[in-house]
Amino acid sequence: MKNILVNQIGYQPTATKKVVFREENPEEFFVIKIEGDIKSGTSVEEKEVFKGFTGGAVMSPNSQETNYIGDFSSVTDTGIYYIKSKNMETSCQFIIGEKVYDDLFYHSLRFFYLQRCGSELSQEDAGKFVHKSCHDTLARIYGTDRFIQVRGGWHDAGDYGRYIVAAAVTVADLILSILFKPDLIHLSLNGSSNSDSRLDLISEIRYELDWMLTMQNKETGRVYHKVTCEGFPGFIMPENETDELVICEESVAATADFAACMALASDFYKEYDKDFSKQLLYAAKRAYESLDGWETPLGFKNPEGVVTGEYGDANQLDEIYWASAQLYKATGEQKYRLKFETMVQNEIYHGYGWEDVGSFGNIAYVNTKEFETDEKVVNSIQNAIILHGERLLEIAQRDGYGISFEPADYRWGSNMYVAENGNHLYDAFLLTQDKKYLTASLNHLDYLLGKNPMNLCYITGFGQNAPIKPHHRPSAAIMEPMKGMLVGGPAVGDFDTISPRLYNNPPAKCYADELDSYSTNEITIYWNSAFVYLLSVLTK
Ligand code: G3I
Ligand code: 9MR
Ligand code: ZN
Repeated sequence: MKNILVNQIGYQPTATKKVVFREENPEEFFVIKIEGDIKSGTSVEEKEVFKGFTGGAVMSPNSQETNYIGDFSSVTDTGIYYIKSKNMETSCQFIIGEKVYDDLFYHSLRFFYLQRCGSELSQEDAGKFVHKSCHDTLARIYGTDRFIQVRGGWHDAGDYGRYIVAAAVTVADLILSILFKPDLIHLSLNGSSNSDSRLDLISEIRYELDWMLTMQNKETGRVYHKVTCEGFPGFIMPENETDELVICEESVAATADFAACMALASDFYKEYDKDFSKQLLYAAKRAYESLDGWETPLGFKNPEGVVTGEYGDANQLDEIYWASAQLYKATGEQKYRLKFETMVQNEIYHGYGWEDVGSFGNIAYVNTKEFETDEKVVNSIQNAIILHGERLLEIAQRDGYGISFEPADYRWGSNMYVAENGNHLYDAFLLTQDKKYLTASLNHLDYLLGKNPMNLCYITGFGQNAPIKPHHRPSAAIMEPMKGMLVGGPAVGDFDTISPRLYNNPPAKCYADELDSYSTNEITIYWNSAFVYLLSVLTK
């Protein structure tokens, strides 16, 4: 068993570089550089380039391990490395280099193209994930005899549903990623180098937005919660799921998230397509207006007969908070500002996930430059962001792997919360320029990429040890994991047939690389986008 844990993809030259040891304290450790032609094995030479010493013991409640931490940040030369110490199995190999994450960006974003619903993916563009068009029949509005066309968008996850709350945060993450790292728009997601057939992230996000627009009730402005079949299919390709499509009723969470996302996208697409931008803003305003006087204390619940993802959320105030801030930023209209500023007096929300979206609202307001903002409100939001970062930092300092998790944080989709907390820490760094937040944020990236108690790079197809049986129907159908997907990660609870074998493990080890472990080994669009967002801010 490996007891020397590292980021299995690697580190950028100037990044802080940490290694974690467990079981025993090696006291000293060595960074080994591998030179020569490693693939053919000829003239390979290994050189010890650094000798380091571990710090004191850290008792980690998440993994129930005693950890010893080493720092090798001073190793900055481009190359391939591993770490060793006396009596211990060597670490996985990793790279140090400026471009170490290029391939990772490419595959974790190409994933969105491969998740497309409602259009044919050719072999030339999609390789092994070629498939015919899917889910393109009319969809029934639940409980009625009315059918509408809601074709397009991305399949949510390992299943083939399409859900508005999930879509809205995914789009937001991706747009924010581009704002941090504009180079992302030059990637060709279908692999084509021909400028006419090349598919970039700007058109890919638009593919989702076009679908979202179809989910707005044209009479009322409210937004349908989701479109799926009544249940989940077996492990088949998407075009083989041919049951009737059902659209579930409009929800407050979906409508507010939609308004927020459309307002953000309207700002973003102004530069690329003015008419589209206007169309998005119109949709956003209508959705927002339709929220007036609409209260649903329990949030969305699956209606009888429908058992697909619920994305129920009893607290929809943070969604309204985000929509108000984002619409103020897009329009400068006082009613949105008033609503947001009033809400801030009661509570400053945080969250970059499907359920808690407050942080999107915070950064929208704080970054409003086109219209007036209240300095006191800006200050109190900024202070709250720093305080939140401080709280996460404190927790992170108690974990051997340096992540801001307590045992109870190992929920379904824990890896998304790791990425999200990395972003909260980064937000605190942006406001304070204090490196301690940046280092802590980087630990969250390292954790996802292998420096964790499972010694797993949680992105399929990357690192020396990655999930090979993700709960993802196309991957299962062709019997090969699609590359570039972040799996959910350890989750404590009784969720599926694999759970009972896991839930007595330490929380950070409640994970199984098994097809049926959907609570730990599924993938989703909003987990990938959360990861891309973290990677973007850390490498901008
Ligand atoms: O509601 C409680 C809340 O009160 C409590 O504070 C919190 C603390 O653990 O738990 C909350 O419930 C959790 C809920 O998410 C909301 O956070 C559940 O335990 C947890 O099981 C639930 O997990 C969600 C899961 O669906 C089951 O509903 C995941 O976040 C969500 O990502 C996942 O989404 C599924 C879709 O439904 C279908 N498509 C695939 C996708 C990924 O698995
Ligand atoms: O595949 C489904 C996955 O996308 C969901 O997250 C999960 C929980 O809603 O459910 C999965 O489907 C399972 C279903 O709930 C129970 N029967 C087995 C299905 C997995 O093959
Ligand atoms: Zn489909």
